[in-house]
Amino acid sequence: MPLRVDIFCAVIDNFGDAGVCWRLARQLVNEHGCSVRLWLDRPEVLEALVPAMQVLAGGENIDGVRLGDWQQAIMAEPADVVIEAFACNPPEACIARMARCARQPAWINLEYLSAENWVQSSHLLPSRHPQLGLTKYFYFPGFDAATGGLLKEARLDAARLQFQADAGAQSAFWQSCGVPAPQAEALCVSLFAYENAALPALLDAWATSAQPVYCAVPVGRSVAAIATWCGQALLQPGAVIDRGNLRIAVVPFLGQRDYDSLLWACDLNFVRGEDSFVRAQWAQRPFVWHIYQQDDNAHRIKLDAFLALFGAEIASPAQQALKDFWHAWERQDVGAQGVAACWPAFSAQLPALRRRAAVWAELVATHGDLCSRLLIFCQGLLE
Ligand code: TRH
Repeated sequence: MPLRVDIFCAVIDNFGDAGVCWRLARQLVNEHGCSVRLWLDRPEVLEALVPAMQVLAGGENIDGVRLGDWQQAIMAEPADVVIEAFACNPPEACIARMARCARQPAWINLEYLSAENWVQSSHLLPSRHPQLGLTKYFYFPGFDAATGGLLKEARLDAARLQFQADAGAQSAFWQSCGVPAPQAEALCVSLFAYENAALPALLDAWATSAQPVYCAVPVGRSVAAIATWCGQALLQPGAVIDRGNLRIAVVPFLGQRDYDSLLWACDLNFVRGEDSFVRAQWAQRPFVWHIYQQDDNAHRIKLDAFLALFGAEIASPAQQALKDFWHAWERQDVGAQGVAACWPAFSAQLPALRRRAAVWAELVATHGDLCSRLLIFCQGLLE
């Protein structure tokens, strides 16, 4: 009998919560033969990421994952493994049911990703429910062997290499996005970010740069600012705007799989949040992280923790250029140390950063993928 897994996901905002849970659910089914139910409080968020998804009536099966509305979970018998994503607190009735099971489920709180040192000592810590006697384990994703790894499908590298070696697949991809393929001599950039006051300055820098820049922007939170910068009221998917040496191509918000193709097709990827940040790393191309902003600027510590790891073992000019540009983008800086001022040094280091991106991705992958490692841990709890 396949191992049964329940994943609970409450969407805080944007796409990352649902995106991570969906990715994990698919991998548990496709690569480990698990029977997975994904309980979502806002199933409509998933529709953007999963084009095959139609209106949900509960119990639908997509890619082998059973999708259910959060409220219906109350009626369901708990699975062998219960994963709550990002401390989302499953309904009390579900937890009470878990406590009544003859064999208590392996209960996991899948945490947010951070490169900070404290994560290593918190990974796999137990927490006992004060009344019910159930134990929940904190599972922290991470970049090294002392943490829980990152989500990565077994066939991801093979699919990427095949795509990157196939000019026909790439031109079909751009066609499917409804925009022309990048010019051969252009630096091809994808842009996925939160609102950023420094974006117009960056667009100015690209428009006046010596090398042509092709910027593919999926419909989302950057598009309004780009429209203003271009003097347009609205930009729809398929819009192509040329300003100086910059071509902007607005593409639809892509399904999760196609978004990987976009990352693979580009020389530089601007990403944000958590899941796109990880996917950019697997793309083995330079990237810029617009980290999710937290109270008291706690995210800056998180940003620097990652820069310290990723930036290690890069020659100092590239390391400095990386830090300066990422910091400027995070600060939304348009001043003397701002995004436009840092761009020339950063772009000059892209070849070095590309080499580092490849070495980094190989290194992180040696620690094993999150899904497999999480399953091994849960199987140990169930024995
Ligand atoms: O959307 P995000 O900002 O999501 C999150 C949430 O804000 C969450 O609350 C927060 O905790 C977390 O960030 C850190 O960024 P993220 O995580 O990169 O998720 C975006 C998802 O959307 C990811 O799965 C990739 C996917 N995506 C597509 O499928 N198609 C697209 O065209 C694009 C641009 C993204």
